[in-house]
Formats: sequence, C-alpha cells, structure tokens
Amino acid sequence: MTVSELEETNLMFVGPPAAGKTTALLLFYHTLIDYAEELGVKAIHIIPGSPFDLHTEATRLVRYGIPPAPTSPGQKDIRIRFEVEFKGLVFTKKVNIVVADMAGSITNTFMPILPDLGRMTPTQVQETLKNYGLSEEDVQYVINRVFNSKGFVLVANVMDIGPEKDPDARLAQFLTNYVNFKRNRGEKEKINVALLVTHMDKYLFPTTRENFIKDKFPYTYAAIARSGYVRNYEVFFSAIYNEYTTESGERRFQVIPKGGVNRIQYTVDEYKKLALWMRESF
Ligand SMILES: Nc1nc2c(ncn2[C@@H]2O[C@H](COP(=O)(O)OP(=O)(O)O)[C@@H](O)[C@H]2O)c(=O)[nH]1
Ligand SMILES: [Mg+2]
Repeated sequence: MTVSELEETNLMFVGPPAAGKTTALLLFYHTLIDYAEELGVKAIHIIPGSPFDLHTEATRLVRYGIPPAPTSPGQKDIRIRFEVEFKGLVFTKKVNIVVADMAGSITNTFMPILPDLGRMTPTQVQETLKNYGLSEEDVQYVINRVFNSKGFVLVANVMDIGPEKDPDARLAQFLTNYVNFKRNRGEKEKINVALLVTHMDKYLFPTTRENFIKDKFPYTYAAIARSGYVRNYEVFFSAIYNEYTTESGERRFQVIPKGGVNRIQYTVDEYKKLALWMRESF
C-alpha cells in the first residue's frame, strides 16, 4: 500500500496571529521525531513546495533554542504541512494526517465568509476566494484541505485572554462558521477539535484542563458542545521554559542536556498526548 492509497485525514492548526501556531507545529513535529516509536509513528512526509523549511526550523527551535521568525501579517503560510502515518491499533488500520499551519490573516478573511461559501457552487467559491487575493493554487489548496478538514487544533495564547484580543470569541466564531458551512453543504460528518493553549510558561495559576476551557473559553466550549458536529474535544497546554535575551537583544530559549540529548525545555508530554489524541481520534 502506498501513502496515496491511505485514507487522508486533514487536520489544521488555526488561530489568531501570534497565537503560537508555527511554534506549536515545530514542537509537535520534533516530538514526533524524538518519540516516534513510543507514539507509533510509522513515517513522516514533509510535503514539498512549502516556503518554509520545517526540518531546519524545528531543529533551530528545539535543539538550538532559536524561535522561528514571526510570520508577517500579509504572508500566507497555509502550505506549511506534513503528513504523519501512525501505526493503527489494529495493525491493518493506518491513519494519515496532514497538519497545516494557516496564517492568521487568511483565517480572518475566511471566518466571516465561511457560511456563505457553503451555499456557493465550486466556481463561485473559487471566484470569491480569488477576490480575496488568494492565488489559484492557494484556492485549490484551501478547497481540498481546509474545507475537507476532519478536525482543528485551535491555537490560543493564554496571555491574549481578555476583552481586547478575545481569542475565545474569535475561535468560537471560527468554529460556528465552519459548522454552518458544513451544514449549508449538507455534510454530516463530525469533526474532532483540540484547544491548544500556548505561552503557559507565563501563566502562573494552578488549573485543570476541564476547568480551563469552561472558565477561560466559555464561547468556544459552548460552540463545541452545541454544534452537534464535534465528536470529541481535548485541551492541551504548551509552554517553553527558560526564555532569555542575548546581549545583542535576540530572544532565545535555553537548551538543556538531558539523557544525552540537548533540547529546549517545553511541555513535551502535552505534545505526546496531542499525538496520541490524533492517532486515536481520527
Ligand atoms: N514563552 C513562549 N513563547 C512562545 C510560545 N509559543 C510561541 N511563542 C512565541 O510567540 C511568538 C509568536 O509565535 P508564532 O509561532 O510565530 O505564532 P503564529 O503567528 O501563530 O504562527 C513568537 O515570538 C514565539 O517565539 C510559548 O509557549 N512560550
Ligand atoms: Mg506563523
């Protein structure tokens, strides 16, 4: 069986600009590499054509403590993606997951028009997206990957919680619009949703997963519970510890030798759980 014959499951990382999507993707990717056996990872394929070298950027971050350059607001990084082949629990079952990072600015463009797109013909969808400044290729990509997404990792920066940036309201709106889009297309297949809360190294209060989503993301929680389209959801926390600034003013994360390998200190167990959640839920 070749990869193309496997069932393809699209999973997207979505969130406002600077939520920590790219960073989370790199941490997740490196965790899959470091713990491949334990996590049942059979193969990882980086899809060529990305404007961003996933392998290099993950190495720089996780092994050298150098964060990725911020995605500029106009840049479309929707094609940063890779596929993970997990060994199935039953050995014949294989799941192939595509993880894609989506530029916040593009997400912002889609969010409000999603339900309308659900009522349009493919040609109208294409026209509408092109009018929003997406290239032909990106339009195809969005239609194939995003609209057929079987789940989302909703990414939010814990430090953005509050009335100003209100990631809860934005993610809830995204989810509601996506569900309406599916409903308007007459689709019934349910999706799985993860809420990945980043910058937890800066959040100094004790909390639990369940309380956290109900307390800090009540709109998102309600959107998940009410939608009738979410099969399963889970909360994950992401943190990177020991951040410092070099003499020349550059931000870095301290690299610490542990068990013979040099890695930054991050919530590796959370990323392992995320991988297992993907393996089991899709
Ligand atoms: N301290 C800390 N910084 C983070 C964390 N996640 C992301 N960052 C930083 O937050 C900024 C935005 O992250 P980025 O991944 O580029 O966000 P994106 O726009 O959603 O892709 C960058 O400067 C990252 O280095 C985290 O968990 N802890
Ligand atoms: Mg980014």
